[in-house]
Amino acid sequence: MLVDATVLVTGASSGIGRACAEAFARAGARLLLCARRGDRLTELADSLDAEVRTLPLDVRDRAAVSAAVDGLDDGWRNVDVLVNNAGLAVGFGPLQDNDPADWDRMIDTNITGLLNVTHAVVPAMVRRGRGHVINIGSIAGRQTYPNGAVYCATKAAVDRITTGLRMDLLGKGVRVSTVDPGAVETEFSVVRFSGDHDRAERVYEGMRPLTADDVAETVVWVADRPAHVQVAEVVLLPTDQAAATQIARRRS
Ligand code: NDP
Ligand code: 8X3
Repeated sequence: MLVDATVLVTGASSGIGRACAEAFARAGARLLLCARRGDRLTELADSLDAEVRTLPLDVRDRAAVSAAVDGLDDGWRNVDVLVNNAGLAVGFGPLQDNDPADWDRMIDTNITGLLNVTHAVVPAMVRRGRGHVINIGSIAGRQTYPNGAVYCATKAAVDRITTGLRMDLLGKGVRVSTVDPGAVETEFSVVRFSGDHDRAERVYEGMRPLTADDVAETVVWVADRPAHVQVAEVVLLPTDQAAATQIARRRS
């Protein structure tokens, strides 16, 4: 079903998004790859055995998103699967001590950016009577943890947007899913801790996190169900994790 499908992945320059691009390419899809770091997208495109177009842009920039989608040539305009993956956490600390600029980055990327891309892509799905939006949420959207209130709130918003969009698209042949992972070792924690690799590594110390490939395989599975089957939500945790704040760690 995914052979020759057109799949748009946001946040394809790293981590889960990059792994999704690779997994959809293996499944025979054609790919639209979006992120800010165009050099990484070009390098990824060159490594894939698939037809690829790159969309180097910031999902927060609504005008850039709609110009990029509107500017696609006819063969690429009809997106079959949209993977809304671009996102980030910035900072980790009590809300009253947060830098409000960090809230802006998270809210504008994780919520508004996801809305910008969805709004640009979904109308053509509705016109064709088919398509699939797969949002990457998080265990953090289901359970708040200390020092992460705003990131958790953005992922809770993704959960509500997923549910609301599914309602708004009812009867139009367009599926809406969310894949909500627990701890996945990517550049996520390096970004959250502003490039502090040692601190980022400690997040996964003594436990076995998910890999980006684990999540990507699930995303491809969700996309590859028959058209009448809508996987509404998947929560994907490492075996070493039972809840957002409950992780089994082994001492070395
Ligand atoms: P990475 O940091 O490895 O990847 C994040 C991706 O998002 C990058 O490709 C980055 O590209 C892109 N991105 C960030 N901001 C923007 C922007 N403004 N415009 C376009 N692209 C952007 O982290 P992950 O792969 O882990 O994160 C992917 C998603 O998974 C996020 O939504 C995250 O919240 C979610 N998630 C992650 C978990 C984890 O433990 N790692 C667990 C649960 C969910 P660039 O910088 O080039 O723009
Ligand atoms: C990323 C996973 O629990 O570190 O969404 O916030 S968590």
